[in-house]
Order: sequence, then C-alpha cells, then structure tokens
Amino acid sequence: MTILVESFAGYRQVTLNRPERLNALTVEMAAALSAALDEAAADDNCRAVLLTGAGRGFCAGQDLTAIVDATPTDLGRLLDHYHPLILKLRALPMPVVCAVNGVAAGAGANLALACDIVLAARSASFVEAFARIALIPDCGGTWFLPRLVGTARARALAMLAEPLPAATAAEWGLIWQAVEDDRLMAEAQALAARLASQATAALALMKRALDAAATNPLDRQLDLERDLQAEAGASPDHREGVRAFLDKRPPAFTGRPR
Ligand code: T3D
Repeated sequence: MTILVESFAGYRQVTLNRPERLNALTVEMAAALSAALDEAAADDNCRAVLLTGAGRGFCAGQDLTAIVDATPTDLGRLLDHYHPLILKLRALPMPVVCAVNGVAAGAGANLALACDIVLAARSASFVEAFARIALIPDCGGTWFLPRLVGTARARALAMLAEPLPAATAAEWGLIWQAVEDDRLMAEAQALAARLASQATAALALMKRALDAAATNPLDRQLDLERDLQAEAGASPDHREGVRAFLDKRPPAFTGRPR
C-alpha cells in the first residue's frame, strides 16, 4: 500500500508509504492520495487531515526511476496527475496539517507547502531539487515560494536547490513550526485533533478567503469576506460560539455549515 490511512477521533492520518524510496511519488500513489482525500471529505466525522511520511523521509518528489526515459509529453502528463492533488488539498473543506518527518524534496516539498499548517521535525529539510535535474519547481512551487518567503529567497531556493533546514524554514515563514524530532507526531496529532474540534465549515471558508487573497485586489477581497462571513454567520457553530462566550464555557462545535 503506497498510502496508509488511519482514523482517529475527528481526523484522518494519511501516511505516504514508500519508505525505501523516501516516499518518492508515483502516479499510483498520487491516485491513492487523491482517493484518501475524497474519502476524508465525504466522511462527516472527519474534520481534519494529517499528512506525513513513513520512514526517514517525508517525500523525495517524483520517483526518478519512473521517468528516466520519459519524453517531454510524458512529463507534462505526469503533472496532470499531481497538480489536481495540489488543488484538492487547497480546496479540501477542512484543515490539512502536514508533519514533515524528514527530507521533503522536489514535488514532495511543494506537496507539504500546499497543506494548511506545516510542522517539521528539526532534522527535516526542504529541497527545491528541480534545478539539479534541469526542471523548474512544479506542484505549485513557483506560486507558494514567493508568497511564503518573498521573491529573493524564492529565487535562491529554486535556483540553488540547496536544502533548507526546518528551523530556517520556520524562521523564514515557509512553514509554521520546527519541533523536536521525537515530539513531531505527538504535536501534529494534537494539532489535528484541536482543529477537528473547531468550527470546520468556518475553517473551510477561511481557506477559500486566504487563497483568493493571493490574487484579489483589496476591494474584491473585502466583497469576498462579506459574502463568506454571511455564510459563516449563518452556521449553528457561529451561534454556539457566541453563546459559549457569553456563558463563559468552551464551545461545542459541530463543524457543520448548517
Ligand atoms: O516534470 C515532471 O512532470 C516530472 C515531475 C517532477 C516533480 C519532481 O519532484 S522533480 C524532483 C525529483 N526529486 C529529486 O530530484 C530528489 C532526488 N533525491 C535526492 O536528491 C535525495 O535522495 C534527497 C536529497 C531527497 C535525500 O538524500 P539522502 O542522501 O538523504 O538519501 P538518498 O540516499 O539519496 O536516497 C535514499 C534512497 O531513496 C536511495 O535509494 P537506494 O540507493 O537506497 O536504493 C535513492 O535512490 C532513493 N530516492 C531518493 N529520491 C528518489 C529516490 N528514488 C527515486 N526517485 C527519487 N526522487
């Protein structure tokens, strides 16, 4: 099984599972990951996803043994398998936590950056490895990098393809936090469980607003915030949040939009 899925209270943990190749991606693996995300989205009891990798790496990007004799057309078609996955992660109507347990290289680095909150083990690193094999960052790399760390750092990361240690990635704003290796999974699971108890529908609207902000001018973004806020405000969780505040008790959110 190239992907392992485990269900916990409120969330699913999805593990990339080709440890002997540092979880390098194949088309089959992308399909399995895509199906796992669809199943999470269809499950009313699943309110967050935690993505991680088995073994000592998170994901080494495209499995290079599979493209050694590929034509340019084959390479383009490969991305037809991977790029919808990036969009699916961004649009998933619940938060996606990524626990980067080891090296995240090439498409593997950008797969992590597509997630909502990225934690990384202190020993992990991010390598935009594409330049080493005369490719450009794909799977959203050219979109995520400048937005997360600014163009100067984005260009150097892409062109030099040097490993960026997790602590520097956190310092630069590429990821949320670097944590001690032996704490990574406990912290990531606690985060996924915490998010799963929050107002899921509002978090899903938040994802939409934040992604749209990358390209919207302020006036259009304000219009979008107004429209999405109307949706959020119509949810039972909004009413519950306000009531809980006034009652001085923790809210009991359902996660549902209505
Ligand atoms: O254009 C398109 O459509 C194609 C899509 C492209 C998207 C991409 O992701 S392109 C970028 C592809 N990825 C890379 O170029 C990274 C290649 N890997 C590495 O540079 C290094 O392995 C790492 C920096 C990630 C880690 O280095 P290290 O020293 O910790 O591990 P290692 O010894 O290199 O790797 C361990 C094993 O995994 C090794 O196998 P072995 O010798 O034990 O049998 C290695 O060959 C294998 N492995 C690592 N990465 C890949 C891989 N096998 C296949 N494909 C890989 N990407």
